[in-house]
Formats: sequence, structure tokens, C-alpha cells
Amino acid sequence: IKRLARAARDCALLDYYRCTGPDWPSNIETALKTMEAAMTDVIATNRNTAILGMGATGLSVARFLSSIGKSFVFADSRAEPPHLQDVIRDYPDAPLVLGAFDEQLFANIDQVIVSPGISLQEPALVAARAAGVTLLGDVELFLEHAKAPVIAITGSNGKSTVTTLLGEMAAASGLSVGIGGNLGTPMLDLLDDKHQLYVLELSSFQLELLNDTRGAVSTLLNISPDHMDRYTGLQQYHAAKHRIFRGAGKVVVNREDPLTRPLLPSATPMVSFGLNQPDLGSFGLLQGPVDGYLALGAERLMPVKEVAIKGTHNLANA
Ligand code: UMA
Repeated sequence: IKRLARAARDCALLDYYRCTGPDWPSNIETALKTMEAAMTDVIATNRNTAILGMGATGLSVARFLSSIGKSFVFADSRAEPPHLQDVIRDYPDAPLVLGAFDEQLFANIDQVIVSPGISLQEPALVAARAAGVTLLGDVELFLEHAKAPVIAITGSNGKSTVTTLLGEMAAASGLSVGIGGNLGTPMLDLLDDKHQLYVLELSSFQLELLNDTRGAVSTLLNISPDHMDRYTGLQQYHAAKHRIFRGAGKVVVNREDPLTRPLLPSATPMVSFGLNQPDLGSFGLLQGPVDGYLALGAERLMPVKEVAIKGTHNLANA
């Protein structure tokens, strides 16, 4: 490309306008950077925003948007959602729309923050998306504003245990850590500039709209059929779960569950865990699950007998 550009104008493609430096407004590099900045601004200030769902997530989104001075429409498909009175009290200026979602709701809306309990197959959401409305989840907002590294954990089983263990280990080592997500505390309520680390449990519902984990350490612990009322089959559930690897900076995989293996460029650092004997740089068990050791390669980390949480599956979680 560079050669082509030089042949055309005797300068690099990104300096197509000869003599303009990167600080010139007409410089293509500058324009691209500006565009990139605008595109990564998930909640663009000049866009009309709706929050769908008045559950724990919807309320956390409302608190977050209010904290950055962004107005919103609040909607829930139920006639009497559980936190309605709190919403009326705390957001007297926010238009409220209750009852089944319809296309009218999105007529003047540019972006919608969708709560995880709402299916993206809702006909009104499908139509809104087709009409160009941006659908976002709270995780996208969270990742845009989190200033500390993020560990993102999903899986069909054990994700709450692993999130809790990891969070407590980080806290015990002296880090200020925010722990939550599907586990309980909505992730936007965790945002705090003093945190040095976030450990998030993410459900398949929360992952459905995620496009970029922005360099997180991501893991998919295991996959077995779950929430099959929401998905057309295992393949769709699997696809939702695997979104956790998009843009990951490092991945941790279960070498005994091939469905968890991500399709990623080989340059992405990868660590594996399993209940079998680990290779160099991987986690596993030495000398079996009864009298053996949790190990990193050949290095014994801890006797199995000292692991307080019982059950072989918890050795994998540990
Ligand atoms: N609902 C409606 N209409 C709406 C909005 C919600 O009928 O307009 C219903 C949903 O169908 C659902 C219920 O209300 O039955 C709650 O949905 P929600 O999206 O408002 O849920 P939140 O209160 O925000 O809680 C969500 C997670 N719940 C779900 O994904 C269903 C909580 O995980 C999570 O702790 C919380 O966000 C904070 O991140 C719970 C859960 O059951 C524990 N998760 C499932 C799981 O672990 O298997 C995925």
C-alpha cells in the first residue's frame, strides 16, 4: 500500500496530503484517529439512549448514565416491573415506557442498553437493529470505562466459584479488586478508579452483545447445554459464550473440553488448565486428584488435600 501511495503522490498513504503533519485537520491519519475515537465512544453524547429492563442491570445503567450526565428513556416489557417506584423517585425526568416493546418505542432512539434477561430475538429489537439502532450490553459500557485490567470468566458450570476464588485471591494479595457481574453486583456498580483489577462473571446473555473485551484475560471454563429455552441450540449458545474471546489480551482454556478452545490468532497468549498432568506453563494435577498436587508444569503449588472446597470439579476450578 505504501508503495502504491508513494507512486501516486511520493508520500505514504496516511500522509496523502503532502506536507500535512499529524496535527493538521486535513491529515488522513488525524481523521482516522478522530473517527476511531468517536467509534470507541460507546455512549455517544449526541445520541438518544434507551435502557431496556428495570432490573438490577437496568438500574445500574441508569445510575451510570446519570453520573456522566446522559439522559435516557427507561422501558420495561412488564406493566409493573419490580423497581418501578425507585425509578419514578430517582429519575423523575426520564420518560418511562411500560408494557410489550414495540417499534414505536425505538422511533427516536439511536442506542439501546439491553438488560441480559431480555432476548435479542424480541421482534421489536430485531426490527430496531435492522433499522440501524445500536444495541449494547452493560459489559460494553463497563469495559469502555474500566481503567484497571479485567479478568472475564464464563462457562456453563463453576463460573461463580472461579470468579469468587480469583477475586478473593487478588484481594488477599493486597489488590483493590472489583468482583461481580452475573455473580450479583452489576458490573457498572463496580467501577471505581481506585480498583487495580476487576474480576467479572459473564453469562451468555451478557456476552451476546459484546464485540470487544478490550484486552481482558478471558476464560470459558466449560460448555454443556444451558438456557436452551433462549437459544436455538448448542451452537448458538456456544457462539454467545465464545464472544468472551473477542479482543482478549490473553486466554485461559480448559484443555479437556475442546468446545472451550477459541479460534484466535496464534499470537494471543494462551494458558491451559485441566485435571490431567500439565505441560510446561500449564496448570493441572501431579500424581492424581487424591494425594496429588495442584501444579504449574512440574512445579507443585499446593497439596490437593489442602484445597478447602471439595469435589474433583473444584480442583479444576482452583
Ligand atoms: N424482564 C422482563 N422484561 C424486561 C426486563 C426483564 O420480563 O423488560 C425479565 C427477564 O426476562 C428476567 C427478569 O426480568 O426473567 C430479570 O431480567 P433482567 O435482565 O432485568 O435481570 P437483572 O435483574 O438485571 O439481573 C441480571 C442477571 N439476570 C439475568 O440475566 C436473567 C443476574 O443474573 C445478574 O446477577 C444481574 O444482571 C447483575 O449482573 C442472575 C441469573 O439468573 C443471577 N443469571 C443467569 C444464570 O446465571 O444462569 C444468566
